[in-house]
Amino acid sequence: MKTELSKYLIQESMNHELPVALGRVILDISYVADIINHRVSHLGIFDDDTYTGDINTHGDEVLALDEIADRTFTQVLSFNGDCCLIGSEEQEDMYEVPMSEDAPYVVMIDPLDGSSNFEVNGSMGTIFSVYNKYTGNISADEGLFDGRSQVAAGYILYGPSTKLVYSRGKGVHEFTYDVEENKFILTKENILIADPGNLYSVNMGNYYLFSKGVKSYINYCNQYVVSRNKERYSLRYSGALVADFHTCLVRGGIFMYPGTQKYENGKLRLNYECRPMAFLVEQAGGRAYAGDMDLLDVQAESLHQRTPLFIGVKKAVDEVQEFIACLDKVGEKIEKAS
Ligand code: P6P
Repeated sequence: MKTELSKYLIQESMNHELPVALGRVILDISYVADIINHRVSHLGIFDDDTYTGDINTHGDEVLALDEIADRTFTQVLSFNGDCCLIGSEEQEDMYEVPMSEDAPYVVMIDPLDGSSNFEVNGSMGTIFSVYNKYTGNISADEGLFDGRSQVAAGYILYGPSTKLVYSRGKGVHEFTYDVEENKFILTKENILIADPGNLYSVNMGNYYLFSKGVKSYINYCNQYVVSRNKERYSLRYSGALVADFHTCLVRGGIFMYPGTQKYENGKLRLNYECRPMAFLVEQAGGRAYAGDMDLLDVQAESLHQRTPLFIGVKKAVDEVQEFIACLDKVGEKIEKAS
């Protein structure tokens, strides 16, 4: 018997484990995912695969589909009156949902992460995190919350099949989009990260810009034989966090986006890329580290704040922490590439 997402969430609400309004927020996100999935699968047919000529707040070229995704999430999440604020990668400031200032939920979202992968027909995704305005709120209007006060997080991976992977703090669950039924169907429950796995995922083009500790850990991955199955580590990197994190969740190992000369605090964003993934990986038995503390303990200071990210199997993340602790003095600048 196929369990579709809406029935799954209703059941959880009936068990009084999931607040009804939070269930509606997750469903709203899935409705937009359906729309984006359709457009992603028609890139080149629709004219979504053109750059608008705009530059977003981070200096990136804006794809038409980026704009469509951002606008659609904002419209749909504003409809039911469950969200009071939305923080989007595509918007400079938090969006105040009209006539919903007392609504409980705040959604942080990267509407279309890795969208430049459209050029090579690669995977891309949506990443989201949900907070309750009345808990862990440092300054909701600025998008500042305690990382450990997330009430739900997840991603949609637009790939050969489209998957919605989410947690509300009670395990990680996967739903796969059934094109015939136009519904997300439960396909995996209580996912645990594969351990130990034999993959590492990092942009090796930045290798010489990494710290001594990170470079040494990567060298270790290249030489170390994975004891359990006597395999060497393999490198997998797609340039889309959602795809690379999903690979790590399913096959184990570690994903890294360390600080570099260009991005001293790393490139990835704390609120709508790293924290959601850290929430999920801890629920799946793994670990997320920011280079000097657990990722979920990083203090939010601005909506678009960047952070280094080391995430995956706990043993692997513990190892890279050791390499950094032994070889990089805390606070030492990233050594300039010689
Ligand atoms: P680089 C996509 O632009 C993104 O934000 C993440 O999805 C991805 O992990 C990272 O940037 C890739 O960055 O510098 O390796 O191209």
